[in-house]
Amino acid sequence: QSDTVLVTLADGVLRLTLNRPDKLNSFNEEMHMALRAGFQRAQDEDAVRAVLLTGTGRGFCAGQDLGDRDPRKGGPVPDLGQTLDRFYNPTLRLIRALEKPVICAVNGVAAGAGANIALACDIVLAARSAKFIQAFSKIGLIPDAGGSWSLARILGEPRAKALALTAAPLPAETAAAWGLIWQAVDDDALMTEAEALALSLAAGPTLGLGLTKRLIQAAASNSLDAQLDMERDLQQEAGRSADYAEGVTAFLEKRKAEFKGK
Ligand code: T3D
Repeated sequence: QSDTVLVTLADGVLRLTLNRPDKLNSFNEEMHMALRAGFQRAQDEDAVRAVLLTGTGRGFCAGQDLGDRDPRKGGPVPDLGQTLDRFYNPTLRLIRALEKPVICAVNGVAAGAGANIALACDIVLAARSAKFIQAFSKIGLIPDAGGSWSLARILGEPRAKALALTAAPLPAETAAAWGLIWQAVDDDALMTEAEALALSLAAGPTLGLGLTKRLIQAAASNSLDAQLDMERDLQQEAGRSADYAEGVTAFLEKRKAEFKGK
């Protein structure tokens, strides 16, 4: 097990904490593999019913560790298409495909691929002091880790282009006002709020929450007709779950539902 990502599982919440604080939690290959293993575990284990992703120290994640890309060290020019395929994209795909809620607590600056991994999560809370930076254009690269997709979809072209072309830091409050993240919260309240949210989702009807995630993600590329059909099919599935029976029973008995996640 690598200490580049701290991993704990308690009360249904798998906490994944990026842990290279001296480098603002930027990605080296070891951290990539550790983070991917964390999300893979979330997919494989029934005991995991929500994921909480955050970082240690004053930053969330500064994207690629540029020390590992130093042209002055000589050697062949790295094939960045290949590094995206091997290291970033599998994790992005895992996060989006995981049918369990992924909460991201952005504790400080989120730059480059670090910003875009946060934006791939389902519910993003950010400390008021945090900033999102599409740092790529400062070093001659293009937005990756799904950023060109999520920025354009969520914000539309004008704001997506301005952020990507200028690399202007976007404060957490503006990100929330623009609908890019769920909420900006006071720095000292961030982890308490993110933990409470993760715990409450982990105690929820996991199967139904997973289907909800799938449905909402499909909406942008579906016609209304296709989406209505999908709602029909997934509601049929949700309606057969033990948690649905428990939810209705608990409502009628005027008590709190005890969901099992199935
Ligand atoms: O390569 C591929 O596989 C393709 C994929 C690319 C994906 C990408 O993410 S490309 C974009 C890479 N990231 C960046 O370009 C961001 C670089 N960092 C910054 O611009 C700034 O550090 C921040 C704006 C994020 C924060 O600024 P500030 O002033 O708060 O902190 P700082 O002093 O710049 O950084 C603190 C330390 O972290 C510093 O180390 P030191 O001087 O104390 O020893 C700095 O060098 C280090 N650090 C920050 N970001 C990175 C980093 N070290 C390596 N790689 C980094 N990305």
